[in-house]
Amino acid sequence: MSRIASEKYRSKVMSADDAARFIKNGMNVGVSGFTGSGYPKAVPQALAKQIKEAHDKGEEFMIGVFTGASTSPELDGALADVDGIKLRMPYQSDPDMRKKINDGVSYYVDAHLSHSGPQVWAGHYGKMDVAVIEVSQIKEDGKVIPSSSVGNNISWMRAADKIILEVNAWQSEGLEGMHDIWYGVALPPNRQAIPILKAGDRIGQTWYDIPFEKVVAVVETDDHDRNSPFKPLDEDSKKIAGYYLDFLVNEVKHGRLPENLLPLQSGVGNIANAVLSGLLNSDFENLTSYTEVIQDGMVDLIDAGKLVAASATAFSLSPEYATKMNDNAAEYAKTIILRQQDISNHPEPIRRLGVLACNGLIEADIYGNVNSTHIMGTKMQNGIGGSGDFTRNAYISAFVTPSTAKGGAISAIVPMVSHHDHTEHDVHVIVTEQGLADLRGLAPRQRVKKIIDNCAHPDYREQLWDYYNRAEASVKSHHTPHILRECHDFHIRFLETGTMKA
Ligand code: 0RQ
Repeated sequence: MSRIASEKYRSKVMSADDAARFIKNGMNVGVSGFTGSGYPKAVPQALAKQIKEAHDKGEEFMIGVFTGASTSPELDGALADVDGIKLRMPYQSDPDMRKKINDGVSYYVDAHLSHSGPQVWAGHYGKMDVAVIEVSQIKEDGKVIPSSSVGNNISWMRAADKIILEVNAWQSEGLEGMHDIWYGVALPPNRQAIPILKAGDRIGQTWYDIPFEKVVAVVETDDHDRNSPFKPLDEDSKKIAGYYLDFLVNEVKHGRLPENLLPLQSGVGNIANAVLSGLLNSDFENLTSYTEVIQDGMVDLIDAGKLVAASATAFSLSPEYATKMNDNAAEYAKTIILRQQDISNHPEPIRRLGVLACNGLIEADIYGNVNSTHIMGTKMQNGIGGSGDFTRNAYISAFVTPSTAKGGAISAIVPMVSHHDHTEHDVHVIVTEQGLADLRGLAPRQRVKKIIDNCAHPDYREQLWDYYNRAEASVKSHHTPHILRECHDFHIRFLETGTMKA
């Protein structure tokens, strides 16, 4: 049965090829999609074909692509592969997209996720021409039910001249009721307080109000989200999760956190998932989350009755868990709330609720500055995503990482990070498989000992101490001692010899 009950929307149904023709060279296109969920499945691939045909004829055809966060090979991959993306924002993790950014084919603006929608809406990137948005159904009265992510969809539909909807029958009808769409978001000076006082508060409606006059095409699809399986938990991930959980237990013991903790935010990746698994086997009850994505580990916590409210903007599930979600979405909607990303990641509720943030990093330095985005200071990995939104505003912000990368050839702890995403002011706790450094209340020189002795791999501790001791001895300022001429020797050595080891 068709998911489009509304007659007027049915009158706009066409093929993906015809819908893609509304998109022309030089346009800005706002697309749904967040960590591989809720992205349009058909129009981007049809567009990629049209871009290739144009290029084969020697015509120019490149567009700006704006999403919620990362998408999939069918979107980022397909458009990047044909050199169709002139500018990309705000987060990506597709290998082909990453290559085009690092090869200089595509520009990339690495914006905070909470800023990305309002910035486009305010016109910082020029005009938004077309929004291509996946939804799960259109009701008879014209209410449009979102799909497995909300992301920036409201901002894109608000800003765009034209809207193309993809109605995906693979998405569960049970998603209806899970979303919380709040049309109170505005640009200054008309911003209002966001009335979320608890992670589980609902403040809006469960459907999109779409200006029908902007809708130029509706495309029917029936295709699954890109759901990548998590790697099995390795020993290091388990150790890192264990140290972080011990830290939380200790905070409760000393009365610095309530018994059911504070709302949890959990970044992308396997270590974050290991932390969630650890919580499953812990004594914590009545947990809540105020985060970006719902991962497998959160679903397990809900099933176990330990997570009683989970606020996010999207799913990031393995295929097995996506099937489970699709089969039981109506039941999960009692616990899960999917909001737009300018609310899920908004500094105001994050600060008010006292979120406990936990994110991955590429490298941290001996003073607690963090690089989350750039390999060796110049090569883009994924982007800052929501890590800045949460880290800056969290009650306690933790970073988790293995102490080395590339089989031990790279130390994740370095004298000075090669790119700054999160400054020492925002980083409270660093955890590796070696241990945990609690940096709260410590001045820069006091942090050094914790970070090197607790977090750095033993193979690199001596080198790091050698650098620090010489910096301390040679400079006039003893607040943050550095030898600027040498602070990137670790990186230079790796680039020249393939290992940071001296
Ligand atoms: O490269 O795949 O070529 O081997 O970096 O490393 O270990 O797979 O890391 O998946 O945990 O991601 C920071 C990228 C960590 C992630 C980051 C190389 C390593 C590998 C990836 P290869 P891993 P993870 C909210 C939170 C920003 C967004 C965010 C991230 C590749 O956590 O994108 O937090 N964070 N969002 O070999 C050189 C080092 C390295 C290194 C790792 N020190 N030097 N290379 N690598 N460390 C959610 C959202 O915003 C959606």
